[in-house]
Amino acid sequence: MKNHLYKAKKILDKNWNGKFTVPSIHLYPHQWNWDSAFIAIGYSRYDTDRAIQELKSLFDAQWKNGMLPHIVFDKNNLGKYFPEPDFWKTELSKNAPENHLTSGITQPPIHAYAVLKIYENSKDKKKVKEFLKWIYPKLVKLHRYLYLERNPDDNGLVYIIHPWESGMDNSPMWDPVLKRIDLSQVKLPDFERKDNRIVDPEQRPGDDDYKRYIYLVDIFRKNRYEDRKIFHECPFIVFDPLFNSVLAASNKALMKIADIIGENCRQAEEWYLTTSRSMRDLLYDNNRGIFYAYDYIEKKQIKVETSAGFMPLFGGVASHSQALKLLEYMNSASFCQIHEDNCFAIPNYDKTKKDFSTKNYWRGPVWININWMLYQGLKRYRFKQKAEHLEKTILELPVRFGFYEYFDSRFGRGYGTKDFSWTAALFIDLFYDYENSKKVGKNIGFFIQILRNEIVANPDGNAISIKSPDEIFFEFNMLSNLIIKKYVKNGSVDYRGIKLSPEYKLFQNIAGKLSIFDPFSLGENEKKAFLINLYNMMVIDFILKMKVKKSVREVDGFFTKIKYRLGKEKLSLKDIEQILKSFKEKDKIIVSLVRGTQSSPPLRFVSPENPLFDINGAVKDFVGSSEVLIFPEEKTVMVSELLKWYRDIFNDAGKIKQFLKEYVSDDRKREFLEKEENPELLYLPYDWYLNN
Ligand code: 2M8
Repeated sequence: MKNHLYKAKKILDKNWNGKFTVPSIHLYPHQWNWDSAFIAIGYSRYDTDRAIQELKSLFDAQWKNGMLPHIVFDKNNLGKYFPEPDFWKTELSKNAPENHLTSGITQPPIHAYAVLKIYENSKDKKKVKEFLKWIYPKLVKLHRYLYLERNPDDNGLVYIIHPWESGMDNSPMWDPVLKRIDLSQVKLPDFERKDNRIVDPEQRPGDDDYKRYIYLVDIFRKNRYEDRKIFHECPFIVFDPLFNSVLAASNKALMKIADIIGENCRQAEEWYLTTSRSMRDLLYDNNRGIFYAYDYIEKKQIKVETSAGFMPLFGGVASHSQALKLLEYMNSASFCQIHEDNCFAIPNYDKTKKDFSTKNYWRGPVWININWMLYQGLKRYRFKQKAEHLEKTILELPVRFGFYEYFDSRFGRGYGTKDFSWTAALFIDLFYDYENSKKVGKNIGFFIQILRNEIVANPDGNAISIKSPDEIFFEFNMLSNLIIKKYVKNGSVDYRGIKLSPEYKLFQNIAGKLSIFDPFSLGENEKKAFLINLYNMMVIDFILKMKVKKSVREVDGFFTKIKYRLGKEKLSLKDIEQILKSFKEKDKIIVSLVRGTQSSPPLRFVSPENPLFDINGAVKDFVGSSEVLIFPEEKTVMVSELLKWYRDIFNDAGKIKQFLKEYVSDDRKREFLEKEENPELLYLPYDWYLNN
């Protein structure tokens, strides 16, 4: 993948014109508003100066009333795009900037969020602080403009006046509103599209949509871009869940920026609270489990389900119960379920709808910026498994198919323009994220506690009377199952919750009785399940007893020196692993063990009745996670370093191929594993961070 990081940076270099980065040289040869914010996030990983310059150029063209235009035109590059300044005629407005040519509308205000990222990712904080001081008043001015001019009910819901302002131009969400615009009696200004000469028209918005886009711009021009007048005349006045979620996220970022430079952040906090409260109240639909856009003219929700409806996760707007419903709907056949065949991240529109299109622009394909925001949102709400899955697919798409503008939601193929800047930039961001998390995990190399002598972690439990082996077995299973059910959510273990729980107290008592229990008297299935559950529960118990904070690597001897008395023996985790390796499914078992790390599969209880079912489930989760990356086009398989440690089981690429084949859900990948004799095998670093 390093090779692709290089390619991504090259794309940004190619699209950089010395002042800013165009989204694409051919299709979009000027500066775009939210594109530049995403691009700056990419730069912030390796070139702070460029990241800063990118946003400085954009904010130099901010309007006098605070509005940040959706396009800043490159005067040296006119004539290649439509509509350009001659059509927008923004000189009609008293607010347009003097030294820049711009459009007259805006885009989702993700800039404060991007600015904070630049600061967080920078090495020279002092220098970036100067930039924060420069841009902070401009960010406030932008938000204030939105809350003053676009907030008609004073409830924090900000409206947009054009589909281009949503960034999701021809999203099906806008159909009901655009359809109401009757153009039969309207004399439209002359115009000529350029986009569909560069890109296959099948992948672009239709002419009917374009006519309406132009009709709306004409209204703005006629009203000299005066918001109050436009509000009364424009047929498109909509509360967009994406726009408002992005605004909420940026308000949060603004609070942090204010804090860093010693400004008062009360206003941003108030904005954040009112917008999120109103979104929860007015845009959410509990039956469907999604947020809808709101048609201000008809005063009703627009019941069209798109990825914008999940953006309240990004904004930190959704309540806990709303977030769970969003996850449920997002992780379904309507969008993209983990392990679903032919699923390439979250498409832009519900796949089950009649008019869903895998290739038309914002009507169904997969977009990297949207998925990147959803990934951030899933992380924010700690939906670990889904977040990981998404991270992996976002990284995979450009590697497999190229740095395209958008991707086919069924076959992954790239559409729109090639060498697209935000695809490259956000790939870079995720790549660094991914590498860093692994590196940081690795770097927990220093041991805080070095155990010289063995520790017995299950001293005799005198607190309860002697129990029969059957009772011990029953209670051990019951309590392990209960603890996992109650304190493991989406693969994350709530160690603190377990520590304080009555179940853990009871579990320790029963663990204290294991010295009178002989697991070897159990039947084959029961023994297998018991030893796996014991391993996983011992890991939890050791983490709590040794007061592990970030990683089990804080304790030298975690796997070898801490032991449980079991029957007549004292066994460490390593010893139990050794016994487990005697089962014929040893490959699956080794992968399914939960070592208290981020690289482990989500913890689950293994049922003694049918252990293989749960073991297979864990392996499937492992193969579906970012621990396994398969690139058929590059004939490469990347797997967790874990498999390298168990060379006795996973001795070569052939064995690993064989193993993965059974669990891969994507047809192309399976086919590749079946056919390819010699795939290149690379190992991914193991993430030692705690799975909490
Ligand atoms: C697309 O929008 C422009 C108009 O603004 C267009 O189609 O000509 C959208 O994907 C938008 O979100 C994006 O900012 C812009 C430039 O990448 O292209």
